[in-house]
Amino acid sequence: MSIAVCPGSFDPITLGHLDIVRRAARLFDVVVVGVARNASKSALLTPQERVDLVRAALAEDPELEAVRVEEVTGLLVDFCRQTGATAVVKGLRGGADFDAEHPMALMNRHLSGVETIYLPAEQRYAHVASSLVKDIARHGGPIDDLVPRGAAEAVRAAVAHRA
Ligand code: COD
Repeated sequence: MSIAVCPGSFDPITLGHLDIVRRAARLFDVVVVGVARNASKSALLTPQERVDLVRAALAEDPELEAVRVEEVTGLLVDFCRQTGATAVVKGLRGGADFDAEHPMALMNRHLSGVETIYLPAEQRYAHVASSLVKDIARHGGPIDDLVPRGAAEAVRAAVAHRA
C-alpha cells in the first residue's frame, strides 16, 4: 500500500493546497495531510484551527473523504515514519518554491530515505499563497475565491480578533 504525506502550514488552507491534495490522492492509496509549524513563519491561526479548516475542506469533496488530517509536532520524517509514508508530496508554483523545497527534500531523504514528489501547481492557483490571502484579509479585500468555503470567514475573524 502506497502512503504519502502532504505537509504544510495551511495558515490557512487554500484552493491551491486542496488541488495538490486531490491530485496526490489519485496517485497514492493513502494520503495524510500533515499540518505543521513552519519555524520561519508566525501563524495567524492556531494548529487546531488549521487542522479543523483542512478537515472541513476535505469533507466537502467526496473524492477526499478518505484523506486523513493530523498535526505534525516534530520532524516531518518522524511523522512519515509513524504514518508509514514513503513519500512527501509538495506543490511547486515556480522557482522560488523549488529553491525553498529542494533543501528540505534532500535533508528529509538524508534523514530517513523518504522521497519528495513535486507536483506543478495548477495554473489557475499558481498565484495563490496563504501569506497573500492573509494580507488581503488584513486590508479588507476579497478572499472567498482563494480558499475553501468556511476558511474565508475563519481568516477574517482571526484577522479582526488578532489585529
Ligand atoms: N499551488 C500549489 N502548491 C502550493 C500552493 C498553490 N497555490 N500554495 C502552497 N503550495 C505548496 C507549497 O509549495 C508547499 O509545498 C505546500 O503547498 C505547503 O505550503 P505552506 O505554505 O502551507 O507550508 P510551508 O511551506 O510553510 O510548510 C513547510 C513545512 C511546515 C512543511 C516544513 O517547514 C516542515 O516540514 N516542518 C516540519 C519540521 C521539520 O521536519 N523540519 C525540517 C525540514 S528539513
